[in-house]
Amino acid sequence: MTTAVHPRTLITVAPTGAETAKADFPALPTTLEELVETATRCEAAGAAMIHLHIRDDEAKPTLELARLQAAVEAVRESTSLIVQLSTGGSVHDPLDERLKVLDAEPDSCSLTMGTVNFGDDVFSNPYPFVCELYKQTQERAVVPEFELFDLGHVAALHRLLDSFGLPYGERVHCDLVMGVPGGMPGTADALVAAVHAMPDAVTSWSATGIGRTTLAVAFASLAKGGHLRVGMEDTLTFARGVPVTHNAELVGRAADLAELAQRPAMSSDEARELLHVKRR
Ligand code: KMH
Ligand code: ZN
Repeated sequence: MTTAVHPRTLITVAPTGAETAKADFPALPTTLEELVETATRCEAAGAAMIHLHIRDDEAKPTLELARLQAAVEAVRESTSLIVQLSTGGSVHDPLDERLKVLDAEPDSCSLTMGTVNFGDDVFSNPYPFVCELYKQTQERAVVPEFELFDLGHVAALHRLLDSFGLPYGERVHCDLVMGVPGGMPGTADALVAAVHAMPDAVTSWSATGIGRTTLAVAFASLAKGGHLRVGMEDTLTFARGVPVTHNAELVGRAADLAELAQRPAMSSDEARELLHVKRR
């Protein structure tokens, strides 16, 4: 990974995820209205991209196409954020349904580079599935964000790019997802190891630390020239004993850190230039 440090910081917000129950955390945005309100406030706070998981009327995770399409459309109408749909879904989602997420025509999609233990569950990403999803992103002009939960996922990214070439847009953007119980720890040491192992073709990368690793990972990412992902998918407490009440709090803090690092938050136009997403 040889890229020069970008003068600005891409902040991605992951507002919902598939793991937290609305009943346990009522501040989690799960309805379309809540997602749009969240997207709007997070954009104002400094986010340039949103990583979306969708919920059904009972606030349970779903990959229903109509809901995915409605969310993509609604966020596009009310913000200029880059819309990234999760193809990871929940640990219970079948692989074929996860492939169909691309039918909703997002700007970007997550693409996890391998299977990983996920708490007491398994987040399954067999290599043939990774290849199939990658080929479909190339055919459908969707920019993938390679999700790296472990060092082995970095090795798999070398293999994928060697076999199938560059993504649509010819930029290679990764996200280190750190501190998942079963994946790499959310530490500066692990981040540095993963960044050093990345293919030379990587043009940008962000990092997120789950739970209480969020700050250590954010500081390490900025120190190494990386970008930031934050949000209630990954972090539900703002500080010890202080629950997050809105995703914009986490985005605002990330923007403050980026400002302190003298790499202020980039706009969504700058992020489009960085990631080469298709104009839709
Ligand atoms: N919900 C996790 C099992 C992604 O969005 O692509 C997977 C996940 C990764 O959140
Ligand atoms: Zn996700």
